[in-house]
Amino acid sequence: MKDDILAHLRYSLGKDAGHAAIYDWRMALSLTLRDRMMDSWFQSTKTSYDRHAKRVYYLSMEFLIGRLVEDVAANLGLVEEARAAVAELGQDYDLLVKDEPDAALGNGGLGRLAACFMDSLATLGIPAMGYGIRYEHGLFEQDFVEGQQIEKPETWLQQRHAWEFERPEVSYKVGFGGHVHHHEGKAQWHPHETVIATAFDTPVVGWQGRWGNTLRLWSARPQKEFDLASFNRGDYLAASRSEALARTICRVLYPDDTTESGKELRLKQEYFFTAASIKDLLRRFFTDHDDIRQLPDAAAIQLNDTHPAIAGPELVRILADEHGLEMAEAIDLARRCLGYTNHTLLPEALERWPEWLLGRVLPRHLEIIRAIEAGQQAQYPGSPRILDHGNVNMGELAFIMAHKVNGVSALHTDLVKSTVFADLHRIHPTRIVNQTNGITPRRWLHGCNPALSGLITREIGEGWAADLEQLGALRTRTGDPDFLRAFMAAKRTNKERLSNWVQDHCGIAIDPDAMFDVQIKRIHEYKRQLMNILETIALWNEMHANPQAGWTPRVKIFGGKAAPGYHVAKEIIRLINDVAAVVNNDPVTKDLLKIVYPPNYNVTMAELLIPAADLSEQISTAGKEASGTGNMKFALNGALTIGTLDGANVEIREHVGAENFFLFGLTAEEVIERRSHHGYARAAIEQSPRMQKVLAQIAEGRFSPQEPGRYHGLVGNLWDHDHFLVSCDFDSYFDTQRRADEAFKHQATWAAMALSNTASVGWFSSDRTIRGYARDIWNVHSAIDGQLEQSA
Ligand code: GFP
Repeated sequence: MKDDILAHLRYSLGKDAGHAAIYDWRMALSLTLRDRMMDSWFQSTKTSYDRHAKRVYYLSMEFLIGRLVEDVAANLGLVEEARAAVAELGQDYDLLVKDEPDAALGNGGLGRLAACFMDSLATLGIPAMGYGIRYEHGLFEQDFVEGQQIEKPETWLQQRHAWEFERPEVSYKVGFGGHVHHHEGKAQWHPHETVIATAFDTPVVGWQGRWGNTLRLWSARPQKEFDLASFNRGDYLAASRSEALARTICRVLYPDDTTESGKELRLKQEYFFTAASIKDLLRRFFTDHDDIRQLPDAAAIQLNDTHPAIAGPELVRILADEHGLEMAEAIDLARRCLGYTNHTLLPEALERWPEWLLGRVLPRHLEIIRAIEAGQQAQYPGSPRILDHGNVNMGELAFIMAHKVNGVSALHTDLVKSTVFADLHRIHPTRIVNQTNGITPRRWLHGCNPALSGLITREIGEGWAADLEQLGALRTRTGDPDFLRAFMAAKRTNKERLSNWVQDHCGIAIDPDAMFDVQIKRIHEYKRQLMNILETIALWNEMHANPQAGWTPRVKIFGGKAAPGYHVAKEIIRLINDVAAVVNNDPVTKDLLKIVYPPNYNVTMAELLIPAADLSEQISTAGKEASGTGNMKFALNGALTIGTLDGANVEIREHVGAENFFLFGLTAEEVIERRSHHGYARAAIEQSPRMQKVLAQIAEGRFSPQEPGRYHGLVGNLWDHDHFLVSCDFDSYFDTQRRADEAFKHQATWAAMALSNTASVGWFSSDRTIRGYARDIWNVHSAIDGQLEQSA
């Protein structure tokens, strides 16, 4: 390996060892590891072709992959060898690992799920391809200035990306706008603008390198480089028009939950990568088939949320307009290929395009959507509308065009059936299925927590990394004091690692003996970071008033970004930072409470925080968090959850046992009931002196003395509206936190509870989730013998 690294340094980077910078060494190491993926990758592709295997095509606007060096090295079993080779070359392996940009082509759970799925698909040997966009700028970089979030462009592609291969020959035209020509019952779309989608492939090799799939990300380039005639006339703007369109399409990842802005561009992004992906999978299909009617036997196309929902009409367009199928048959055939995953019930997050806009950008698709709608209404009169009040409802479109629709946790799936898609569910009672989310144990235990995974491997062998339910064997160790001590020693190692990092990066000294209480996720009202900071203030008040009362010292850790257009979320960030500035400087509570909010939360930061957490905050308003996946990562790494009965918390609690989970708050049903009472928030606050005091302090400017009115809006909203019921759950949250305090004082019992979590969440492996999709939705098989037989 040492020789290979040197060879790459010389021949791929053009440097000799004496002049190489860290970047060069990291690239040389990455390319060396990439070389070692090739045999498995080629062999897997060849096997898929030889066997005419059915493939999964996972279409996702987001792949939140993070760094890859260690991931690849671990999957190939090469970490020790790589570390040694790098050391022999006089370099620090950990520094090289840290030099890699964190590829943030996603916002949060949805994108990270797609990345975990890619790992599991490869580990299980399921022939699959992930399709997405090669954004030039991933999710913005977050900074805090005077406590406020500011956004800076992210620049992962300013350097060469070590893992990808450009495929200039894999290029397709994607059109926009123009008109549709109808002649003798045939339709032909003549787009007005065209860009070229070019593929960039990243190999994804699963555990122990037995199988390799591809993540194919599309980049846009202009059809004509530039218009030389216009250029020569001096009209430089016109000369580069097509170039500008192409560049904007894959320029930035859109943040979630932004409203109006850039709608047209987002629609174009969605169509761009969906159309290219479908062209690509059809080209592959026709290499060994000649009858398009066999497509459902060869391709399972999964829509990760509605973002690629235009795949339905696009596939119908190709089948009808290009292959001459009757419209009804085209619709039916497309449906047999498509599955749709719903990730949210929040109405504002369900995509809707103005009909005029969709018609302008994709005129033929609008006609096809009308045909789909007409077919549905003819067969099921009164069915919910795709086209409604001048909008195109992408959720309804995705549902109607998919043969299976899935929710991402048991509770969420029930709510999908009873709320957003209740009417469609009545019409199609077998279409909705549940596939509870999962996480890859390779990254989220083996990779990020060497201390704990080493201990587990010494205890039960290393089979758990590919069969996470083997962790169940650890349940018998919850009564073994020696093992519990070792378990807590691993936690302590991780807490020390984090404490050092916090000291270096935030300048805050935290005590590894304190309880590390962590909430990391997108900042959103429904996720209720606000409730967490209010509880922190209440705790601080009481600690400050009575510092000798035997408190459990706490470090409250926050991480997460707010969508740039989401004003309230940004106010919550500012409030957390303002409160931190006051609390962290209080000499009375200095050994009892600290608040840490490092900016720019990302996958890499999660890998540091999760192994060090004692308490995992999963406190969303019941019925709002579709699943959560952070909740699974924390439990796997031996943190206890404080949480509501929401999303996958419900199933986590069932697995780990109610006695090992701090439950509080209203249930989803109670939330609905409570909302029907006028003035529920005011009533709840009036019954809680503790909360009243906290709100009064904020409103009086206790945490913003330079601008006392800064949070009037935020506080007023809690009294008068409080759509997410912070007021109603506050007291029960506070009390449950004190139960957690008490439990933490008894470290031996705490250790047993924490171990019960680790030992009991093997079911939440994304391998299990993917087995479920393979069986219930895709009807695909593993190309590695025996991989799908395990329980799904
Ligand atoms: C969304 C949902 C989560 C869910 C993920 C993956 O993620 O509840 O776990 O998708 O299905 F909200 P976030 O973007 O909110 O993290």
